[in-house]
Amino acid sequence: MLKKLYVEDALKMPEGSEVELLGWIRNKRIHGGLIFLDLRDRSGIIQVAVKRGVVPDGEFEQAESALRESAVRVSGTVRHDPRAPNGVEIRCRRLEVIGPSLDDFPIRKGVKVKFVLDNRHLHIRSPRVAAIMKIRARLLSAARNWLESRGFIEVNCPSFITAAVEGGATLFEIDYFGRKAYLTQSSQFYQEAAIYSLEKVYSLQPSFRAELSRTRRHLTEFWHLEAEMAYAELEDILKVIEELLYAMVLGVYESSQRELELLKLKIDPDAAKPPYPRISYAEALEILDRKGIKVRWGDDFGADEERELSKEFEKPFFVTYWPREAKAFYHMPDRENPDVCRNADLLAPGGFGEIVGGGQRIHDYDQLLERIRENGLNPEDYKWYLDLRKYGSVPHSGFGLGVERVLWWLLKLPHIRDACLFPRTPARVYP
Ligand code: NSS
Repeated sequence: MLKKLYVEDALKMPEGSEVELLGWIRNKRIHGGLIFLDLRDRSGIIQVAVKRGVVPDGEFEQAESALRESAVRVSGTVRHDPRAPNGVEIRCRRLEVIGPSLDDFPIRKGVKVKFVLDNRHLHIRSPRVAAIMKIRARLLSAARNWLESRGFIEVNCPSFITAAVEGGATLFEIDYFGRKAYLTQSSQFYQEAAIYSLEKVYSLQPSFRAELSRTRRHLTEFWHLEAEMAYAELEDILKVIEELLYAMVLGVYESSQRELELLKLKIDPDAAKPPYPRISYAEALEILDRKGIKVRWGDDFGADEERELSKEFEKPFFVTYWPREAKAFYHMPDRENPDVCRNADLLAPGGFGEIVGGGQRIHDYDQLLERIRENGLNPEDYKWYLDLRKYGSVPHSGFGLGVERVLWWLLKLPHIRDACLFPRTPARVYP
């Protein structure tokens, strides 16, 4: 049964080659004694011609009655034929239905979006979804390669936690054997602990946000690529973010031309080449003001503000130095102007908005304690996090990148859920 050959290999083989392919019937056209099957596997689609009299009668009948998405084993000969969709056709000699479809395959042209999402477990067979998932895998592998090559060590952090990183409003509460616990919003605090052992760390795992926002860019569970560096200030981490993102875009560009073509997309790695523009929060407010959008000093940006701002740029760009009241308590206030923090969001151009958030962390014990109190939080809940400032604390910085946000932007997807195998949104935990 072991599969030796993929469709993409067969498409490249010389006329007359003998092949055996394992795959699924994507479509079928019957012309009397001749059946054309579109055989799909993970690598592509190839036309298979099944002719009565050439294949044994019983097998021809099986092909005739096989429903869409039946799994088949086909053997035959490669023919180069300009009439075939990819210029190549398999003349079938033997055909075996390995796993018949028991019903008509429910996904077909014209079905409603909700139906497609309810049947995501079947829809992911589509070449378009397969292309997106391959690109996703290559994007992550490019990220890992880059981080490893720069000396970052991968760590794995817990998903059950006891205190908020990014504010209480988006915490998923769970009953942990009678105690209150939450699902993690970010591995940042664990990474901050890990740098005192490993100095440069990263993790790639899900984060959870109980965000009831039904937007095209919010998930309740998303994959978070986070990194943290000891002995690093704001400017150092901004350089890491821009170099990493460029490596990810380049990785996709270099590995995925076929998939990009299938998605009818061109990406230009130069448009993600560092350095990225840096504007301060104050400058962002001025730009928005000129566009007639008033933001009160201290407010975080919503989707509308980010969209309008990011229409002004051709490249990803940083918005730096946010007011301390706009973001979480751990951000390091600036020495010269303590009203703002040494942090930054990276926004993608063209209306997409935030894809990375990060900056320098407070490493002084008293300052952190003060900020925890200022935010109305209980220092007891942050005891171990405060502890990190008690023993050899050093300046450090880090960031979190939303994997689906980056894919959404890079592939210009209609909705962030298109970047996930099985998306989780307020309206969807099934399938
Ligand atoms: O809330 S963040 O802006 N920042 C943090 O969680 C930091 N603690 C990360 C760190 O410094 N280690 O989230 C970071 C990124 C953000 O820029 C988005 O790209 C993504 O995580 N993100 C999301 N993606 C999809 N859906 C939702 N709801 C979401 N929330 C954040």
